[in-house]
Amino acid sequence: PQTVYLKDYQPPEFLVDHLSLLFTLHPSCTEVVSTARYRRNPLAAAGGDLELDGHGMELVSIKLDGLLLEKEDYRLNEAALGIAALPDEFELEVTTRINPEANTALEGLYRSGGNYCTQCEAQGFRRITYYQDRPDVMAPFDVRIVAEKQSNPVLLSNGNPTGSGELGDGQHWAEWSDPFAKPCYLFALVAGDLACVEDSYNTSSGRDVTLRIYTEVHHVDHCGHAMGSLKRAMAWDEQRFGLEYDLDLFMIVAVDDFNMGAMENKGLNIFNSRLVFASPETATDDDYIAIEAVIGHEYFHNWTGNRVTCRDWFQLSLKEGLTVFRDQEFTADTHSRAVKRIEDVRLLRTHQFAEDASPMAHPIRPSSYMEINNFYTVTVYEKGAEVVRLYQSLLGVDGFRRGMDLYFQRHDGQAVRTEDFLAAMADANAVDLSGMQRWYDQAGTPQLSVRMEYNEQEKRCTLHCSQCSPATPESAEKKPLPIPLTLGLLLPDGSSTPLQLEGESQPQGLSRTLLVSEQNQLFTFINVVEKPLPSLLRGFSAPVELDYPYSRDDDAFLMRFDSDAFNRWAAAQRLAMQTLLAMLVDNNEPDGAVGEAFGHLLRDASLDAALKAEALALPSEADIAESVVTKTALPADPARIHMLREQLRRKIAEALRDDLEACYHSLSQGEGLDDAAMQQRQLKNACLSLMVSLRDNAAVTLAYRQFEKAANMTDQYAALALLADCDCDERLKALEAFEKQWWHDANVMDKWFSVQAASTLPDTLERVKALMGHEKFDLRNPNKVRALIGTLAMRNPATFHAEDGSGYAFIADQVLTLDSLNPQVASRMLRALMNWKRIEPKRSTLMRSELQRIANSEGISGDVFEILSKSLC
Ligand code: BAL
Ligand code: ZN
Repeated sequence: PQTVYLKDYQPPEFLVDHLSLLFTLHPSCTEVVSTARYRRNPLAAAGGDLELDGHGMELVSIKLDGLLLEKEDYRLNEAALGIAALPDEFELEVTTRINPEANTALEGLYRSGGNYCTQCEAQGFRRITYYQDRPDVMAPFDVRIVAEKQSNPVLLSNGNPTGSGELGDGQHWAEWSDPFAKPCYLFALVAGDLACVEDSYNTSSGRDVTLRIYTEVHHVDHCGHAMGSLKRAMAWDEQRFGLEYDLDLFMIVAVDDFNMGAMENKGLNIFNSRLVFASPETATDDDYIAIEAVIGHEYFHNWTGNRVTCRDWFQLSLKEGLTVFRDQEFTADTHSRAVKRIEDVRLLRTHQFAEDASPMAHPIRPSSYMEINNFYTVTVYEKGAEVVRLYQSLLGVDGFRRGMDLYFQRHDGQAVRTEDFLAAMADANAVDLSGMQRWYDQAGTPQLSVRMEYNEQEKRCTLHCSQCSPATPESAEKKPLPIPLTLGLLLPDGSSTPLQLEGESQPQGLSRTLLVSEQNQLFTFINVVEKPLPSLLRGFSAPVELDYPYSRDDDAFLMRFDSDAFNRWAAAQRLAMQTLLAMLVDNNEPDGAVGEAFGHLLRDASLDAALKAEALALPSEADIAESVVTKTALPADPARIHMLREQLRRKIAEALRDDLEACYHSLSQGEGLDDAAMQQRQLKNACLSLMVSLRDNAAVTLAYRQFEKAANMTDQYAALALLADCDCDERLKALEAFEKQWWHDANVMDKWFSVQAASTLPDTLERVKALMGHEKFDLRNPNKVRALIGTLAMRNPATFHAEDGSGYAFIADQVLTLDSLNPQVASRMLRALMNWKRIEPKRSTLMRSELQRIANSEGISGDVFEILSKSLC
């Protein structure tokens, strides 16, 4: 595959004023007639050819202004169709044939559960017809769908329905018109036998919008939460950003076979069914929250992505980082802000920091790629959202809103760049934000070091801040970044001191945000009556690794007294991390201080249940591995990390045994779906998890009892996951009962696959191999692959990193098999092997040789090739 560079961007040769699509659907031979009105782009060099992208289709015919072209009139190869010597304006009709049934890559038009659906982002449209498959070519689309009526009573596309009717031979048709010019990646078509749940929403300006969720008929009763989430999202976007929906109809379709979570096609979102269906019996509380967040995310794309889209795929974070930020804020405004922040930061630290330290490290706006599908990453999404959050931290909520308003005012209907977003934020607030550009251009997790100096006589406290960013593949030299540093200063009695910087006439609150924008910078606070302890990077005010010489006592103090809930959690994580690093490097036994600090937290009546649960969950093994490498300069030994983390969990569990038990039993067994009930379940299950870590019979029996009695999936699943990890009789009993109970529900069965793949028991790999032959497993279904193979690769370091290399060999085998079916999914699985250089030498060699084995295989996809070539260099 070729590398594509941002610097080579050229405007499209032709613009499209209108596109008509006629689909005559057939499972193995669908005909597509696309008729486009082209016009030369005044911004392009004069006289260029029309170059259309196309992949894996049969070209039936091409007509130029009604005249059939002969083979010598155009150039055709595997990836493109070129036509030269064209007039300035013309109509081109292209007829292609495609085979949806044979499409296992799930890009373009394919079959899922006997229905037709599409996925065009990023480059799936080129598998439907020949077109300039790039986001800066925007056109209004009219679509006509013809299909056999009995098996496809429902025919859907973007926009508004404009007609439908019967044809002879059992065929029928429907027409759709989308008045908003859009890039082809937002095109969607769905056809099949689907039931529909309908509701409506009255927008703030008084328009009625019909809302529909389409699904297989037996799932219609499970769409209530998704519908409620959609209405909440619509209301939130009006209230927070003044953004209203713009069509008369908004549709969501749930499908079982989907590479992503969901897709924001204009007016016709297509969702992975696991992110639509929910009932308390089948979905966990986490599922409920995730469904609401993703429904919100896709809906919010209607403005940030669809109305204003990306000029090219390097700008992906323009829509994804911004839309993730918007969905994060939606969840934070709807539920607990602190808990949402903690969960997002945990995700960032576990996955994005690791990506930033990997051979695939890239800035949120990459400057090159081979396969764009490989750049739908935690960096582009989650770090991208953090960068958007920086604007809000720097400009305030109102200033950020002013920037958003100007962004839409300037760019509605356009395909733009991240620079345009930055300019709107700066211009709307009349500030210079040019330094922000570096956050788009530089990869790697910046380190922010802070040292404090206190002058007792003068009552002055000085913070010395310095920043540096590690070398990453795109560049070794890094410039300083604007880093908002939110902080407070805690006095020895736990109170917060008013924050008055030198030169200020009065204090400016008890918590405030400083801007660190130089390599080295000093901030001096005056009138600080006693030596304080700084509470730094409150709310994780920037995506950096903080370095401050906190002692374990300091962390225990912050865990008790910090007024910032997020930083109480951060202190707990740091205390656990410090303890673990001491165990790893110096072979220290964990002392009682950790248990004591966690005990205070657990008993603190002023703290939310969910915050306690978050604190009790230690840093992930990936996060610990990252800290080992960056803080000790040693390679990570995944087996030792796993063993010592478990040891620390048991130490805490032993110290808090009575508290945990009391807390577990005190929490209501309520079944509600309100935040309080969810938070109580979260804490209850965190307590149970620690209790079971001791592997005593009473705890295991308690888990089994919870499994048997549970009336909701949260409790049932939490208990099942714990039992699946225990070498006990209850394990098989629970697994068998769960399998029998949920045999009929594909999404719940994924949980069953996943808990077994996550088990750290020694027979897990053999079990996973056996489960691949299970009647409900299907290598063509991405959810199944992620549940079984993905869990083993990404969420079970103990098994994946088995000393004999068996985990690596298994994943490599799966990558090779999957690559011929679905390269996107194969390339995701392959990433598990990517960080071999940071692992201890014996395993590192084994990982590398599996990468090499894949590289030596014939016919690997571009997706897999890119990861391999970056990993092996
Ligand atoms: N645009 C791809 C799916 C999503 O991020 O919404
Ligand atoms: Zn998105």
